[in-house]
Amino acid sequence: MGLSGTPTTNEAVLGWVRATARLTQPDEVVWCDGSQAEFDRLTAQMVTAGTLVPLNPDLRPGSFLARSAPSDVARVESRTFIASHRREDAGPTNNWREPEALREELAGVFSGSMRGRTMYVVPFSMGPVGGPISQLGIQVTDSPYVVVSMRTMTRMGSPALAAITPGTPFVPAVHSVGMPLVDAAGRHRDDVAWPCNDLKYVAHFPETREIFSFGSGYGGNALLGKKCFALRIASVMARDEGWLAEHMLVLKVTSPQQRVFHLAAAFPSACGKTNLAMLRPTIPGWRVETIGDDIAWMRPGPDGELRAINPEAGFFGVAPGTGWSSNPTAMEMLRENVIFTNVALTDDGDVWWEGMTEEAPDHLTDWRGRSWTPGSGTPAAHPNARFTVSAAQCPSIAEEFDAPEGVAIDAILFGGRRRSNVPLVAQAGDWSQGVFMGATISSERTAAAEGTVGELRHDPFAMLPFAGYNMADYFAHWLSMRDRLTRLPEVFSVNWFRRGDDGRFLWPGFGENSRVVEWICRRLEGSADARHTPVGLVPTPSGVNVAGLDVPAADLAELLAVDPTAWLDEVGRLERWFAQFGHRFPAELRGHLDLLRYRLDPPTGGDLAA
Ligand code: GTP
Ligand code: SPV
Ligand code: MN
Repeated sequence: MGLSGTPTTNEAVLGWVRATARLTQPDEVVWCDGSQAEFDRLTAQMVTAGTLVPLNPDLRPGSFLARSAPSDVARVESRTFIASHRREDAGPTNNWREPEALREELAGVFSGSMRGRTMYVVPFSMGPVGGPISQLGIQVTDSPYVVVSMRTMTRMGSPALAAITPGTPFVPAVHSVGMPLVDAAGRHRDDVAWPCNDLKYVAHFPETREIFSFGSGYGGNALLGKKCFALRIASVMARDEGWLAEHMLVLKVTSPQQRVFHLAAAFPSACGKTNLAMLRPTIPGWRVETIGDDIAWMRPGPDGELRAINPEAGFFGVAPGTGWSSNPTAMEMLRENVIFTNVALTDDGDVWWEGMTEEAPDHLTDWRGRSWTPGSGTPAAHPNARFTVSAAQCPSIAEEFDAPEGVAIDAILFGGRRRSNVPLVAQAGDWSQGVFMGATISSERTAAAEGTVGELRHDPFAMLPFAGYNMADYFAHWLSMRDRLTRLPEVFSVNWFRRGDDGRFLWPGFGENSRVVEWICRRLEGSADARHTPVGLVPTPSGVNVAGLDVPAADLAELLAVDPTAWLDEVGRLERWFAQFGHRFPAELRGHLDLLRYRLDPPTGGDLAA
């Protein structure tokens, strides 16, 4: 295939694009420039093809609805592979594949996989183009839906390609939906609205920094700048180069005294990052601005502080549960220029999902395109339905969002969805205990990945599906960061999801989480009271500002309680889970586990318990 008139002369890029086209055999190759004209052309083409439904321009200007195949609605962790040369380097929590064997398998499935389709070449930068924390990539894809999504989610187009000069490293990422329109015998088939393949691969070669994704068009499986590059590949770069690539939101908090704090927070998928990133404080005088809602790249800066950027340019957020009461900022952000996927369609051409309004409309078209009424007994929107929208459209976006050098992180929060045990907030005594807090996160499963919703699973640092190398080495890398920084962030654990015996949430959450943010910032200033517990420093009952809040004192006490019996069970669970890492598990974290058990169950009678 000739590539005349290509917008680059970089042989490394051209050679790779040529080789990929030779393998996948598309009808044509199109180089994407990221322009509005390109976006308009592709969306018009997808409307004709039935992939996108244009929404009512009066109600939702510039917006579209996509309905995926019902088999392609979330990340596929069981088909996500880490192909490092040694199995131990992928570790027991990743699906390891021998690189050469996987390469051969991939060559088989990608062979002719784009026949009858267009191969788009999508250059992109994670972080501002040319920034000191940023990285470059190129994704080739046969999905126009992926192209327009990458334009929103990354700095995509000509400036990124221009930055990839000869010798400049870039991460090559090959993506195919895996449904060629012409078979090997030359027979044509009709396209479908959401092409995909039941056979899926989300494959990473961490040592050569390469990504291959086959068979899915959805989210993190297909927008390869996100989980594949910015977390799995970047976590390996970060280990090698002394920085951190994390599943974290980043926000800027301004206190009533005009003091500014930057917080980063890791929660597992669909556990409240977007909500916290767009927090609208309910307490007077506090202001929260958004820097990122899903991924943080953090590097020691020249001043020895931990400097963070959000490498993404947009938000791929969970729609269900997003409403005027839970996240008004997001609702304003979603007024126009949005691609919605797997939400419901209203009869007047707008969108709806569970939790958007208190009452469902009388009639909808559900995410599968079927007629729906409140009596249907199934959700109208898929629980992992998402919106794709530019960060620039977020009313709470901070001016530092685009700052190439990032912001200095003052505190790191770890959280999960826990109906019991984990208190509303606790502060680690030091970095070491903070790393232990990150390593010991468990969370109830959500619809963001395949699996049983509600089931408790260990999800250290909210990175279980995203660490591109051995999780035990990852823990050790986190411990080692204290030697690279002159000012270490304080570390906290939070849990908005604790429930009473009757099953209701004890904490109102959402905007009221600003009260926990306040306590954290006051701790950073040294002005809030705390008491020691086995799991860290917890607010005294009067420590959390509950003025104007309707939380009974008994509930607050329960939110802050640490139950030794339940926690001893937790320690046992952790110990069994950590055992899989063998000798690679850092001794320092084992020490924290022993210390926690000792504090929960001190030997009686002896003065050791004092
Ligand atoms: P990913 O994009 O998958 O990484 O997820 P995320 O962590 O950004 O999740 P998001 O903020 O979109 O949260 C999704 C779900 O969490 C929704 O169902 C929300 O209603 C719920 N949620 C968020 N914050 C709170 C809270 O403070 N309390 C309660 N009870 N639910 C919350
Ligand atoms: C997550 O699952 O953590 C997401 C959505 O942010 S996806 O991009 O599909 O991974
Ligand atoms: Mn995420």
